[in-house]
Amino acid sequence: MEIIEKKIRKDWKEFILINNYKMQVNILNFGGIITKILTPNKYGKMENVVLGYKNYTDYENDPFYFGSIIGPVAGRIPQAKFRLNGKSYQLEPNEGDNLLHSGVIGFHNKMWDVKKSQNSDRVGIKLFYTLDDEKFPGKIHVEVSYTLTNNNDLILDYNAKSTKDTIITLTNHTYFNLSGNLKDTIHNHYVNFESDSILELDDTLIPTGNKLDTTNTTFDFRKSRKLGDGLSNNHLQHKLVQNGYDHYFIFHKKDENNIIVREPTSGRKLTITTDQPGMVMYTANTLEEGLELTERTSGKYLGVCFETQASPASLFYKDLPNILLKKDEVYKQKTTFSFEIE
Ligand code: FUC
Repeated sequence: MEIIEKKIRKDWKEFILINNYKMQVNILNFGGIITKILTPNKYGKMENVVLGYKNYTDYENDPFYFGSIIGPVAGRIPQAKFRLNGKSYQLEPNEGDNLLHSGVIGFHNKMWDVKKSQNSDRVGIKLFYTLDDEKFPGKIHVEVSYTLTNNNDLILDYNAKSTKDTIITLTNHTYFNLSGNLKDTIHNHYVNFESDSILELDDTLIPTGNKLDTTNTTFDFRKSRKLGDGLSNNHLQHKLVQNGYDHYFIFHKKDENNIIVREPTSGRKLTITTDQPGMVMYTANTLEEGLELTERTSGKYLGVCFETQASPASLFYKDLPNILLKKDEVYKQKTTFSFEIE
């Protein structure tokens, strides 16, 4: 087990976690961005399974949020406005009139403090950041730890506390591509998880408040389904997001859920285990063409994000996974990414 610390530019550092089987995870102190994950394919060849930029400067103000920590509120808030305890909060919109991934106060663009940790069977870093912005309720202290084990698990643990009642739902925005070194798009990734409903979106990608039953649609992943099925399907909800998935899926269980992702050619299997009540699955429908990535140039459907989180739509509609955090209470979320071959 090993941690390598590399100076990138100015105060940017990259922390490289390596386990005894040469699985490797690279993380920046800027945005907590995962820039690379090396895992073996079925022949034992180590390859990168995430999207990363060739040039580190491209991570600054990245409209695609590659690999970063998203918060304090992941997802979209209509009109960048919400009410809490009878008070109105107006944030700075960054997508038309709406707010995506918290905009300028977002954690994806912040320098985080870092502490390293290591013992015989795991290696990791913990990132620290305190949000203190008059436009947002409370001073919020956040800690995110990244741990790599000798079982090829990458564990993301989030913790937060606020000095006032506030809203929070954190996630990570890594784009996975299990083909290895971006050999292929994600059409041939098979995905399986327990959910029978999504939040319906309007044409600005804001939830309408309706839950759609996914039975007999390309949004039903209770049986393993190829992502390609939904990328070229005529369902209005696929069309609205520029053909693909960009929806919040509500999980069956409240405590622990698994998302299983398989890519048969490489033999890679990724199991994501989370304590979150749902996730946004985003298939890079709007990813720009021609950006210089680590192994090739970017294109539509080159990666898939599994953004495990609660839903900001709960601010406006009842009975949705809520994002309220009471003063001095502890926010926790844990999502593990386990890599295997088969
Ligand atoms: C996701 C999506 C958005 C957006 C962004 C880059 O989280 O929900 O639609 O395009 O990523």
